[in-house]
This record gives sequence, structure tokens and C-alpha cells, in this order.
Amino acid sequence: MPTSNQVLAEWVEQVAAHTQAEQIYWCDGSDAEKERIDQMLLKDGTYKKLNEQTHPGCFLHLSDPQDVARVEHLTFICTTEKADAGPNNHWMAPSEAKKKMDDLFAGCMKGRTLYVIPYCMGPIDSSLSRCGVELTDSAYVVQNMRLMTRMGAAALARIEKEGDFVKGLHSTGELDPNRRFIMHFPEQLTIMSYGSGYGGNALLGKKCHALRIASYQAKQEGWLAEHMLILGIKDPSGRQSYVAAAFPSACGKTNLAMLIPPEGYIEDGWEISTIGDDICWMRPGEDGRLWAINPEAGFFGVAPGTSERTNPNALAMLYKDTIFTNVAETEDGQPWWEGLDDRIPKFDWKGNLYSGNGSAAHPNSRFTVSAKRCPSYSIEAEADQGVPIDAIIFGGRRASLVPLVNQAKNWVHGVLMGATVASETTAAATGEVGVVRRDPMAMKPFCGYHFGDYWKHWLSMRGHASKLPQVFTVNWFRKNSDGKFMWPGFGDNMRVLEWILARCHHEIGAKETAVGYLPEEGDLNLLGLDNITSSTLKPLLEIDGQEWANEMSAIREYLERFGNRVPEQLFNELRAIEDAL
Ligand code: SAT
Ligand code: MN
Repeated sequence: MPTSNQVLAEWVEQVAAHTQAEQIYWCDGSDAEKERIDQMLLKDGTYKKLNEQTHPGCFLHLSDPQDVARVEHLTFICTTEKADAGPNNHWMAPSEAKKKMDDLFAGCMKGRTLYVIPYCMGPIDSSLSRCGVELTDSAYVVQNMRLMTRMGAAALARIEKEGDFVKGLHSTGELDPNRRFIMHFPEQLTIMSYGSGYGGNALLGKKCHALRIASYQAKQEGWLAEHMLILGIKDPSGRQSYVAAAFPSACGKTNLAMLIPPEGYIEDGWEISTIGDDICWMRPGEDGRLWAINPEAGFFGVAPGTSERTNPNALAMLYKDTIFTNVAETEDGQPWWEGLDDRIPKFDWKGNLYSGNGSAAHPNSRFTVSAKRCPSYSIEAEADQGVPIDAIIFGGRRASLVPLVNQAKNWVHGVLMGATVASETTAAATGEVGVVRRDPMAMKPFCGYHFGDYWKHWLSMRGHASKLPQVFTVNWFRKNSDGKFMWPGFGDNMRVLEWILARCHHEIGAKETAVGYLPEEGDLNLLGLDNITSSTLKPLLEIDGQEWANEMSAIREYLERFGNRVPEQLFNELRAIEDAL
């Protein structure tokens, strides 16, 4: 066995025997290995080669049409005590879950190869990083993990040095939605996933490890594992700031992480750099600030809506060495999706001739690409110590009520804001799209334990870090009475970021309201924005007392659902806001 880690060697042997895998393959992460597996996937039809002239090294994978998104109703947290999983999770007793999964995995790899993928979440030498090993029978998963994590020999070496790692066992099984489960055992640092080959269900380093398991570990060890992008902003004076922002899946995290500022800003010398687009691990540093790493090494982004206008940086990275999943294809073998441009594709995401009706790409179709291919990717993302965070932003899609930007008055208020943000649902998860649901810290599907304990943990960061970031909410998705978006979004979100940083560095005043600090009229830089003046912007920066009083009642009701584990401080804060309203 090619490892000195006894626990790992025995686990691999035991899984191979139980699943009756035909052979075991240890991934080393080399280029030669990548090339070999690409060729194999082409040969067996998992991959289709895209146009080598326009998209060298790019492949198209069309999944089973029933396996295109995360399955929250089949995702379980299996803690010994049901109460520890909380009302925010589906729970199953560990023994029952283990039995169920053992039955599913029995003999499931007959005739298949068991791939062993040692991986490291975060820079390979960073003390903030954590390792795991995924065992899978899917070579497509191997190739995605190669892009999304630091995988192979270096990760194995770290595991052998440190000893401990998260165990993730995965099989695509029969891709039968009735034989599909994603089980998490936070107390055993173990994940078992069966019956899906889709991203969040199958690339176990991502949501399963870096969020559900890591959030549980983070609580015990005094750090935070969050569903956040990380963005660097350099202002014209050369001052470097960093922002972490939480949005639910498919609300524009990737676009914000790769934002290109409006022309005037670029001329003035503003620069944006990308650290991560989905996950952020933060730990208090000796200086009292929160230091963050992006545990991932690639982007698994939503393709539809990505264009030269919305995200030029993303488009620039997708011309080479990218895996496309469930997008459409043009006549000349180029990947295509809604919102890209006005060409008509030849094939839809099921590989059929595109009829012109309905969407050609699946709304949750994805690209997988190395972060290094992103023009705005920052070398700071590889820094062992991480980057210090100045602001934390919570956001979601809200057609009404929620202002463009709002600053929390203090940490407790910020935690309350984060705990109660809501958003309209998107295609990233199976289920109805467009329903408003509360999505605390954008972690509703990803927190590995009881939300009450999670909020308590957030509040406790005050005791660990003396210079916590300022907290804000944003809403790019407000609509007017004609149903049109009121804010241009995308690159123009820079204007909001500028205000946020000015607040963090105490350089600008604000309008104090019952629910937070908002920009004064004229304080947002609107230079160069056609059609938007301070007066058209006014409703976006106002608080409707009555509507907010209703919102506060809804928030109280929501918090009460989590019972007596909800920290009393949140209710005190809520009461103060209600009084002020
Ligand atoms: O499918 S993933 O969970 O990996 C992506 C997402 O929904 O954010
Ligand atoms: Mn996500």
C-alpha cells in the first residue's frame, strides 16, 4: 500500500473489499495522470472534446438528466444527539445511516476502479488548511477534484505527517434518485455519498468537507468555515483591503469575486483581486483580526448568465482547460449557455438537437476550472497566513424591502443580520425556484450543526478577536413596480464596495436608522452611471418603518423556531431594533 498512514491504508483496503472494487488507484496529481484519465473519459463517452481551436483542453460532460443539482432533502447530518443537528438539518441516527450506506455500498464497485484522492483544502503548507481523502468510483469526480483542490502526492505527504484527515466515501451507484443519500458524520469526520455524480453531492472536498464537516470542527476549535467569497480591493493610495461575502448559491458570488470596476475607478487606480468565490475559512490572528483562506483551488461556477458584460474575468478563464457540465454546444463544438451571446446552439444539455424551446443549457450547468486561470486571481490566495478581513457582507436576492447596502451597528447586530438574511431560491438545489426563504449566513444547506449553537459561536468570536470586521448586508436584486432591477449590479457593485470600505476605515459618515447605517444621499459615487441619480436611487436606500416592523416580527418567529439554543443576545438586539422602529 503506497502510504505510511495505517488508518488510511486499512480504510482503503476495507472499502475496496466491501465495494468489491476491481482495482485500487492512488491519485498522484501529476499531469501524466490527468492526461491518461482525460483520454479514458473521452473513450468511454463521459467526456466530449470541445473545439480544440477555440477551447483547447476543454471537455463537455452531460450528466444524467436526473442528477443536476444538490439534493438537500437527501442530505443528512448524523450526530449522536438529534438536537445537535438542529432544525436546520435533516438528521439520521449514525448507526441507522451507517447501515443504510453500508447496504448501498456493498458490491457497488464491482468491475469499477476505486480511486483514492488525497487532497488538501487550502495552501499545502498553511496551518489553516485541512486534509481529506475521497474514495470514489468516478473518474469524472477525480478530474474535478484535481481542479478544485490541491490533490495528490503533496496532500498525501501532509496527511502522513499530520496523521488525521477527513474520510469521504463516494460512489455514483446507479444514479437512481431513490438510492441517493449524502450523509455526514461530523463526530467521526466522515462523509458517505451515494447515487449522485453532481458537484456539491460528489466533490466531497467542497460543501461536504469544507462547509458541513469544517463548520463543526471550526466551532470546536474557535474559527469559522463559511459560504463566502473573498475579494481584495486596492484603493488609489495603495491601501489593500479584503472583503468576505456570503450569498446563497447562484446569487452572483463568482461575479462579485471577479468584479471589474467601472472605467472611472480603473483610471483612478482601484484594483480588484480574487481570492475565492465560494468558501472562506477564517481564524483570529495574533493581531486580533480575522485571517482568511480560500480552501479551494478552483471554481465550480454557474455557467448561465456568465458573459463579457457580467463577468469578463470568468469568460477569459473558460477558454482553456475547463470541464463544462450540462451546458449546450454550438455547431462547431463550442460550449454555450443562456446569457453568453446571441448565437443559437446546435445541441442542448441533454445532447439532443436544440429545438429553440426552453433553455439549451441547464440553469445549473457549471464550469470547473483552476483558479490560476482567472486573470484577477491573486497570489495572496496562496499565502500560508491568509488575508486579513476588513468587512463581512451578507446578501441574497430580495425583490423588495431590503436596501442596497446597510451596515450593522456592532458585532451582535451583524450576527443578527447574518442569521436572518433571506433570499429567493435558485436552481442550484433541487426544488421550487424563486421562493423567499431565510438562509442564515447563506449556510442553510451547509451548516453541520444546530443553527442556535452556530450563532452562539459567531457571537463568541468577540472573545477571540479584538478587531473583528465590520458587517454589512447588500441587495443587488431590488425591483421596481415594473419588475425591473433598480440597481445595475455587476461591475457597478464596486460603488457599494467603496462605501463599505470608507465605513470600515472611518472615512465617511452615514444615516443612522433603526435597522442600521445607510449611505447618506450623495455618498454613493454614481459618476458615469447613466439613468441613475440620487433621486432614482432613493427608494433603494430607505427604510420603510411599517414593512420593517413586519419583517422584525417574521424574524422573531423564525428565530423562535430554533428553540432555546438561540442566544438571548440576538433577541435583545431584535427587541432594541423593534423599539427603535
Ligand atoms: O453544487 S455546489 O454545491 O458545489 C455549488 C453550489 O450550489 O454552491
Ligand atoms: Mn456555493
